[in-house]
Amino acid sequence: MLWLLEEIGLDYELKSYERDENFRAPAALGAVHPLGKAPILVDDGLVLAESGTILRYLEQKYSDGRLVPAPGTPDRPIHDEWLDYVESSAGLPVMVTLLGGMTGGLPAGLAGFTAPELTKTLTFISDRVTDRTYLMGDRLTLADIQMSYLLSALRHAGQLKAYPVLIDYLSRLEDTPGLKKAIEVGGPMTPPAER
Ligand SMILES: N[C@@H](CCC(=O)N[C@@H](CS)C(=O)NCC(=O)O)C(=O)O
Repeated sequence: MLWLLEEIGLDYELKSYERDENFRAPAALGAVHPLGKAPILVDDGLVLAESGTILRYLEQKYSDGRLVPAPGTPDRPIHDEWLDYVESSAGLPVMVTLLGGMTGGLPAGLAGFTAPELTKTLTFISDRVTDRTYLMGDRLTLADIQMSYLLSALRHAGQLKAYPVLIDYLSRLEDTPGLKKAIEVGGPMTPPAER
């Protein structure tokens, strides 16, 4: 969200909430939105707590259309599929894998289900950016912004070692002025990489 705010050049106030020792959000965040998870956007009395919805909302309200393919073009639903894919189909095996790493390992049955799903997911994304600068080609879109956190968390957990294309793609994202500024303002997406 911070990256998009920087990309659009909007004025905003950033409120940070410290995580507890288990990396959970504090109860105070639950007072802002019942889900109590980051990111949360508060704008004109509206409170949103799902990152894809926040990106779409900010883009539609404040941007000039350059961060999404034009409505009505075939690229638009393909873009939207990528945008939704990140926190839904891709998010499941990624989060289960990351949680396994944070909690002493997954039970064998769950690990057996998750490992091939993760491979399928990372191969799918890697194939997409093998011959593209960004997910939709030469232009950065909301889908790339949404993808950045997932890949950063995976790289930090050492899960991208077999995917040099994804490491390069993430580096391209990190080289954009918008993400650089967002990291300057909000800190790194994840602690320094364990590549
Ligand atoms: N699907 C949600 C996921 C939100 C989410 O899980 N946020 C994490 C950020 S790492 C969080 O706040 N975790 C702390 C907690 O759940 O207590 C989105 O995309 O916004």
